[in-house]
This record gives sequence, structure tokens and C-alpha cells, in this order.
Amino acid sequence: MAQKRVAAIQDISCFGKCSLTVALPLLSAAGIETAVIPTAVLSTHTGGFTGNTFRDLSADIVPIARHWKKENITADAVYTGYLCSKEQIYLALEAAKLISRKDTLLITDPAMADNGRLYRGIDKEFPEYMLKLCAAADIITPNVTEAALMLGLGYKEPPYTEEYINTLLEGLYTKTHSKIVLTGVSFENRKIGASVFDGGNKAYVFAEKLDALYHGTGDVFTSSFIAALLNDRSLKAAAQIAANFTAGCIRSTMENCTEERCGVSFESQIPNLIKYLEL
Ligand code: PXL
Repeated sequence: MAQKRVAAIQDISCFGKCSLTVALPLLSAAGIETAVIPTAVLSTHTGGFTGNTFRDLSADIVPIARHWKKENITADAVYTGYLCSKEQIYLALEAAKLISRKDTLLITDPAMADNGRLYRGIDKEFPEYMLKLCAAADIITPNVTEAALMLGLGYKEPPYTEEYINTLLEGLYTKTHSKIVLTGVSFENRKIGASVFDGGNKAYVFAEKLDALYHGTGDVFTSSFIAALLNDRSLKAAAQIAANFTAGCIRSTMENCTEERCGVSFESQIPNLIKYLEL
């Protein structure tokens, strides 16, 4: 089988395990070549640290993609995650178009908020713009906060009602026509997971809910989800693998660090990802 290639368009946070420092190791471990278009270099991510450095690489995003196109470099999937500005949303979409074949999947994680709040430095209009990128994507992986913000709806604390989750899924589908993997879905205290909606059927996947919050959990989920999807799993099966893997990572983080800003200790769990993928 030909090796698959993902092009990941995200920042490098030098410390704190999120975006490319999560996507690269997880996708590589799953046998997927991971080409990168770094959007910025930050000394740390913006959650729980202050005074981080920020080197904006916006001016390089499209030229990198243009060079790849000239060299006939394409990808099986383009994976966009955290983007640093509204302008970067347009640039990421332009880059994605340049390197896409007809069968290339655009997978967008609208990473911009969690627990009811936008990340530090992201302005109120940002979700409106992110919705446009989501509408161009084949698959989107918002969490509940991001879904609510893109729809202009109020955020609710878990546990959720099925009615609230359906409102988010159907609202987003109407506005994007993308397949949706909504993360952070919890109907009871002991389980958390994702709901998957392809415009026709809705399905749910759950794993153990642990009493801890860590930065970059969404990146671990989406990266392991893409790892499974490109290893020929269905949307639902890939979401289940991502939910199980993410729960395992959170459990292992709780043994190492109790600070949210540390990020997720996914390293020790990589053998489990490989096991789930039967590689
Ligand atoms: O995964 C989210 C993320 C990625 N990159 C940077 C961030 C955040 C969340 O705050 O600050 C730079």
C-alpha cells in the first residue's frame, strides 16, 4: 500500500505539546508521512504562560505551497489546526487548494477555544471567519465551545442534553455541509467522547472521563483521529480510536503533571495507538 501523506498547517509551540509537536509524532508513528507548513513559532502555547515569543510565518504559508505545487508535491489530507489570525485562515485555505488533488481531504480542527472561552489573543470575530474554513473542509473536529461560538449560541457546561448536541451538529451541518466530529460530548459524569454526523446518520463514541484538564487534548484527539482515518477506518471507528487514545494519554499525564499548561503526555501511549491501528 502506498504510504499516505498529510500536510499539517499549524504553529510550532516550542514548549507545551500542542499543534505540530503533537501532530508530527502521532501521525509519523501511525506510518503517515507528515509534511508541515509552520504558520508561526512561539516559545510556548498561549494557555497558562504569559509573555511568549511569536514569530509570524504568515508570509511563508502560500509560497511553501506554491513551491510544492511546482514540484508536484500533493497530500492525501491537509490538516489545519490552530491558526494565529484571520488572515492565516485565508492563507491556509489558499495553501490547501494549491496542494490538493481531487481526492485530497481537507480536515479542519477549528482550534480556538475550550471550556466556554476563546484562547488568549483570539478576538471575538475569529469564529465567524473560522466557520468559512470549516465550510470548505470535508471533515471538521470542533469541540463543544468552538461549535457554539461558530453558531453564535451560548455555551453550556456538561453534562449536555442530546437536544443541545443535536442543535450544534445540525446547525453546523447546515452552515458547512462538512462531516462533523464534535468532541467533548458528555451526557453523564463518567464518560466523554465525540458525536459523529455525516449529514445523515449520527453516532456517538465514548471513553472514560477523567477529572483533569490539559492543554492540547484536542490536538491529540484530532491527530489520532486522522491517523486512524488514513489507516482506512470509518469516521466512527476513527473517532472511537481517538477517544480511547486521548483518554489513555490523559490518564498517563495525571501521573506526570497536574498543571493544565504542561500538555498531554502522549509519548508513553504511542504503543497503544499502534495497537489500536493494528500496525
Ligand atoms: O492546541 C491549541 C493551541 C495551539 N497552538 C497555540 C495555542 C493553542 C491554544 O491555546 O496557544 C499557539
